[in-house]
Amino acid sequence: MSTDANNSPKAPVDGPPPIRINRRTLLLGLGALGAIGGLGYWLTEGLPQNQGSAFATPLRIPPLLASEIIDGERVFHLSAQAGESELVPGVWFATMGFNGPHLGPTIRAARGEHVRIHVKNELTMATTAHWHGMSLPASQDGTAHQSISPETTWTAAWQIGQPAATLWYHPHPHGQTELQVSRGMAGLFLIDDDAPSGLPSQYGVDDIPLIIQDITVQSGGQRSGTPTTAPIGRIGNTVIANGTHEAHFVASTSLVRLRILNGSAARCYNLELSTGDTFHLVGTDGGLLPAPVPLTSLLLSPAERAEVLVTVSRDADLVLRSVPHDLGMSQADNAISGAGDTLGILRITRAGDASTAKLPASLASAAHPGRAAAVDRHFTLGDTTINGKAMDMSRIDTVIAANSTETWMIENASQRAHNFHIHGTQFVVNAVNGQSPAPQNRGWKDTIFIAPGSTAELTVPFGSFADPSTPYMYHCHMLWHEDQGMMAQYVLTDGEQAAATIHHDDTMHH
Ligand SMILES: [Cu+2]
Repeated sequence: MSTDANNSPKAPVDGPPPIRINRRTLLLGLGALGAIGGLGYWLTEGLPQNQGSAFATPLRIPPLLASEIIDGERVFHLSAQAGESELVPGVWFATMGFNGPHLGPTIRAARGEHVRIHVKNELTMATTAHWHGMSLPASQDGTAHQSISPETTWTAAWQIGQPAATLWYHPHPHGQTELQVSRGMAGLFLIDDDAPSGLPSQYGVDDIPLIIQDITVQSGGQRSGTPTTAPIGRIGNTVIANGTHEAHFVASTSLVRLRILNGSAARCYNLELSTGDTFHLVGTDGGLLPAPVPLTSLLLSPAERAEVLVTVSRDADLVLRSVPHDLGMSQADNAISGAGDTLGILRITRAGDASTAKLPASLASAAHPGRAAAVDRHFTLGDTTINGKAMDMSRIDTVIAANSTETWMIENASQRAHNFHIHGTQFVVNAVNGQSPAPQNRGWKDTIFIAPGSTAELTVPFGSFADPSTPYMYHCHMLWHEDQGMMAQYVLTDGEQAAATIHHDDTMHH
């Protein structure tokens, strides 16, 4: 089988040449390099990456998590587990997941529903379950303030109060988030609403979840340690989609909706189709856009989501891949952070009897708030700090009136690429460096990439859940930075109410 991943007219002229290499050769090659250079993350550079392969393994689809209605609530059960997974044929990894050894099932609930989720910790270390992008009380948000000790269960319950969106869940334990997420603890959380979308919506058929992560293949199949000298954190040399290496999806329709999550700890993906064809962005972190936006490339930093429609014509054979991009750092830092890599992610072909579907002309998008005249708060990003401080779980950094809307200016004053995530809400990006943001940042967002020397101005409507003693987080979602303390806390209060002593909920005390 052949793909056109290696001969697209858009391939960079200075990129690595196509290499045909079988698995045995690859591993032997890695072993030889390892023997010369020791175990170093530099091994990820200059090696064949998903090239010249068949992309023949069927894309795994995370199962939908079963639920039952009890006393008017939709009740789910999750269990954090560790195990081993064959993420690359013949190569086993120590992994973590929910309800299995790697990744987690897809949770699905409708706007207006009351959900209750029991999370059991079967790991040997503390974990949490954070509902990324969700509007909910801070006490249910699953940060380190709601730590789940081994062999205990934590329960979160809230009413879904936001529009249809592709959210996700992942652990948020103090200082251990990179380890747990990069080992596979991540799942999608899909919100449905009543608005007719006209979009492909058959889960696993034409509505496809796609969790993209990078892993490191070395001789013997072990992952490398965290590369602390890399500016943005751990960068793997191999990419997987839903835990599938060199994945293949056979479309049974002419229009496929991909719900893409960058589930990596640090690696950014500049997505394009190997054919150079246009695809259509229909949704961002927090919901749908007013209308499909044609794009030929899309940069996703860790934790960001994009819903895209890919047209799969008869006889199509294309590869969704990540191509070189500029993270705004020095050439050396960009390279060591993976920005020069070309990585195949998912091959898509079409079944002969595929049905045809049409691109919707418009979508049901939630209206944006107006832009205020003045900035309410400034945040300066350092190497691993926010406003010069490292995270202190006992310090409340920001007190905000519930139901208020604020304008935040985020400035990356460091030499490192960062992004910025605010818990408990979705925001609108008014401007990046004073200019209208890129199309991919014009919808509702909860995480925004901010290059060195850049600013992002955000309009942030805060929630109604006043609780002066339980903080939400805002932080860099490059997880090594987060674990280093690039995180701060805000509380929502009623009017003039002052922040109270922080309430720390730990299942150990129950
Ligand atoms: Cu960062």
